[in-house]
Amino acid sequence: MGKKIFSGVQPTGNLHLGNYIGAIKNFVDLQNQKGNECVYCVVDLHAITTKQDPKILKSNIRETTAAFLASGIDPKKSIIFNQSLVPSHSEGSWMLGCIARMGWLNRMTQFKEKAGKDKEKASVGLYIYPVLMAADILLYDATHVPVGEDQKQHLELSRDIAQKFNLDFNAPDFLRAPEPLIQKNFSRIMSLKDGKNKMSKSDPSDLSRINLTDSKDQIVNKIKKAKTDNDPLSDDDKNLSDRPEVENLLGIYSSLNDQSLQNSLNEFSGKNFSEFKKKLAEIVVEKISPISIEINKLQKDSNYIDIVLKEGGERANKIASKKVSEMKKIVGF
Ligand code: AQP
Repeated sequence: MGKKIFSGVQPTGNLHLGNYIGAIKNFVDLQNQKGNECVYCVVDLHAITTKQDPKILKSNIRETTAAFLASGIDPKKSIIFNQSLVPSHSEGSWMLGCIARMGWLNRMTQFKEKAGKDKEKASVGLYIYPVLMAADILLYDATHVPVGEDQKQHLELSRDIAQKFNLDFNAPDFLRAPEPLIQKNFSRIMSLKDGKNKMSKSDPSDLSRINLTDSKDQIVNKIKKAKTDNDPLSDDDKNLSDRPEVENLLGIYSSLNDQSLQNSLNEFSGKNFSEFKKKLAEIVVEKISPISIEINKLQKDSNYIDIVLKEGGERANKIASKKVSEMKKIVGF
């Protein structure tokens, strides 16, 4: 039987290779597997949990949608929409927020990381972000959610919320506990400048990430400047445990070539970094440049993007509003 897939990406700009390898590439593969029903959402309600400039947000919504389309998500096969078009996400989130416990949310590491030292100044939205994410998923009865490793804890919370809702209201199986789909290998792409931090949109250094909109020259230059070390490459993967930058670059190479890390190690054993980086730049350019060209092309046709989102929003609304109506009845409204 096919899977019901839901996943989202925040329109917070600077979409990067980590988002592509950890999420979007997987979205396309799942869409193309027979029998799957996929819903891919530009999660703009999530984006405003941190401050956004309204004009830039609008253009980021279009850019993220363009990145979906350019990567191969097909609006005829999958539902593509932006979250704020479907009010049921907010309504469902409120009801689920009354089910989730403070203690559960207090354990969420992403809030701790994003709020930083000054938790008191973080928005309430950032704190309840995982509840909205639970609503996103549960409204579509998603069976599987493709996410990067960093979202695993939020997925577990969605499962807990679903189970507690069903139990509290004696509605067995009403909300379906979703399974995370996390790639076994290379699920966390790290910064090109520091292998201990994940590649991220908000890193102030543009050299830390490869953006999906980077030109060929920018890609080649960033890979040239990526941090490595002085030791040569060897075919023994145990040597990588304290070489996070090298492991990350080999992971990117392996993932884009659909091959194991060991195969990549065998390929470059005894060779120097300039040779490896040349090959790495070639494969990144081969996979990312067509996407980048297509994103730029699509962005010139914002009308088309808006139509895709509107039509996707209408389809999503049918599914989500039905589920929210059922939820309201169960709650007693
Ligand atoms: N470095 C990464 N490696 C693998 N997967 C990643 N994802 C994000 N960064 C990496 C996955 O991309 C999907 C969409 O992520 P998001 O829109 O929720 O953004 P994010 O996780 O907040 O992305 P950033 O870059 O980390 O943004 P900032 O800098 O704002 O924190 C998710 O499935 C995520 O796992």
